[in-house]
Amino acid sequence: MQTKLDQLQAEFLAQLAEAQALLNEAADQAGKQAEELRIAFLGKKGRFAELMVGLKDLGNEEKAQVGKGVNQLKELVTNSISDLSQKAQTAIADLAVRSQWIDISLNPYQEEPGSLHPVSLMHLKLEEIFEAMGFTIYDGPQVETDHYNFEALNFDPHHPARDMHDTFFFKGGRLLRTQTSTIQIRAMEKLKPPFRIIGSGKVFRCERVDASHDACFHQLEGMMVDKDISVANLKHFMQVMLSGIFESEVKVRLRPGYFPFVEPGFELEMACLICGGEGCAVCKRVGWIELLGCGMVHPNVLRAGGIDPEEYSGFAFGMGTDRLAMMKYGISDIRPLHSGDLNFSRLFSAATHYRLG
Ligand code: FA5
Repeated sequence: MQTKLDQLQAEFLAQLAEAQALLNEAADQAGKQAEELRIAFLGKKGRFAELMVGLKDLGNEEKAQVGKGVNQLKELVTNSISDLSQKAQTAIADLAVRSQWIDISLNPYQEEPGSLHPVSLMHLKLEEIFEAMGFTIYDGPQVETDHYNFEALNFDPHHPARDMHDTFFFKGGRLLRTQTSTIQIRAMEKLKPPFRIIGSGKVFRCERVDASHDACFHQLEGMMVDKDISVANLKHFMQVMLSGIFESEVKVRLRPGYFPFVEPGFELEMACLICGGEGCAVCKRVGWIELLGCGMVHPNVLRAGGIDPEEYSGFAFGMGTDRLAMMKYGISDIRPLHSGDLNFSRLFSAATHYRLG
């Protein structure tokens, strides 16, 4: 019986050593083996239970002696298994802490570098070009009066050209400006000639929206007043502006155009870069896209601005900067430009990175 006890002890110690060896590398496995050892040795049908069966056949004296040995071994087994199981649990917890370490000093918000909208990029570039040519930047409000949007720009109260601007009116007569030409008038109120100004921003028209028309879009206005200004000066500044934007030769044409505040008036069109002049939805299949209206400032407008048209002359232009951005960046529809869709804007973040300052 003693021999059996010794064998059992040796067997247990060997299996215990195997399980302990797993503690460092595979603590969960060590934990499992601790439980298996408990069932195999201490369980109802385990090795100790087997041993107890043989014990009952022994004489009293031997029973007492062997029983003592059994109890001692059982205590050793119980304590060793419990120790192994505890160490396995601690090792599992340590591993979890190490692998799931959270660095609370890190910024939880993923930082995504911002980028400028293609139309903002276009405005910045245009401002850079015109400032280099001596133009200063002027501003004006989006909510305007009839005076600045129409009357001072030579639109009589019943002038048919008012219908060309489908205007959003507020109760009380104010309106959302339909053109940045309002800025010309505001500049003339403050400046004495000679001067060169540009001004840009949102304009609003109750338009039928399509690939090249939106109800809210952007314009950049320019005006130059000095002695002896002619159409030749206008053409020169338009050419410098376009080659600054496109950094290559672009095909443009001037067509007569009617605006009550200029005489003569023109529309400047460029060969559509979306289709290469073949015709598409953006250029309405004609191969040319209208970029801006321009002309020589009407004497009535100069006069209303306190400038003597006998002494001074000037040119003005108003450009659709969404369309210009579309041509520059190959955008075939104006609508996504104003949709607020970040995926669309992200397309430009790398390609059009523009450093400020
Ligand atoms: C004007 O708004 C005049 N104020 C321009 C001007 C200024 C003429 C100074 C003479 C002197 P027009 O309505 O054509 O003109 O608009 C100018 C440009 O804005 C167009 O050439 C076009 O590029 C752009 N544009 C016009 N309507 C829309 C629209 N609905 N959506 C997007 N762009 C538009």
